[in-house]
Amino acid sequence: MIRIDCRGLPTDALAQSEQIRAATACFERHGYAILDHIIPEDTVRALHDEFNDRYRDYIADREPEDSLQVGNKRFMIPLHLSGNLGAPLVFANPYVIALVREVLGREAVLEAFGAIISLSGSEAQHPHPDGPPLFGSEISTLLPAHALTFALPLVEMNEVSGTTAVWPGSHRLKDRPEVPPEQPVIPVGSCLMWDFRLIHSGAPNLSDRPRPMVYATYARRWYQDPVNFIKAAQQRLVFDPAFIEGLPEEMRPLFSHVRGALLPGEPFRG
Ligand SMILES: O=C(O)CCC(=O)C(=O)O
Repeated sequence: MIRIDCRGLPTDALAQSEQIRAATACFERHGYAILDHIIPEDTVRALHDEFNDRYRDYIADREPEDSLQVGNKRFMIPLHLSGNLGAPLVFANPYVIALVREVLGREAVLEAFGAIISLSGSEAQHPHPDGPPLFGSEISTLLPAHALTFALPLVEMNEVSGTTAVWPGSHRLKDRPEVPPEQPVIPVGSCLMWDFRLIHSGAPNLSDRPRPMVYATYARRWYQDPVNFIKAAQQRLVFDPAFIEGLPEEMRPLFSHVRGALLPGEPFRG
């Protein structure tokens, strides 16, 4: 299993770095990439505390109106783009964005942002891709990626807390291969990213505490996740009115699909 260590990697000229090139090659070939040390461990532990505090009402075996049950004792919930959990270090992490832009192009957008909570005792999730084939056709397996999922676990994902099992190369296949999946351990501070077409499955949580992961969907500007937002109260991105104008200019393209994201007359510069 290929892992890319981002510790100490300067954030300028990342696209040209050996690490992001290796991550891109791995992502395109196997349909996923693991980036280690994208955020300091202590910072992620503090994010976990913030999550437990701000989202405590969501940590229960029930589906709130604005959330979606995605498996047994497993829920997808919205996260507000504020505080440290909703800060650029998380939704626009430089290492992640470098890979996103290599895979999806410079105009890639942040399509959705939230968390997936797998409660203690959750069962294995059904293996699935994150969206249906483009054009409902096998041609989808031949095309470049159109969207990807970023997963930042707030506790280590392992054989006890349950990881996200992946079937490498399945983004290029019509059906799930009859082989066991890879079950990567993702330590605190590391992330797993997968192609929307890749077959994957949340593993059971055998620990005695919830296993929350922050997720983000990045996509080509024309794509919208057609399956995970089926309830009227669900929102893909949740932010205050002043959020977009407060963004540093280089992050604006991530929101160019949101009405009003570019200031009047401001050219799009991906
Ligand atoms: O819980 C996980 O590890 C993965 C969840 C997931 O892939 C999904 O809900 O689409």
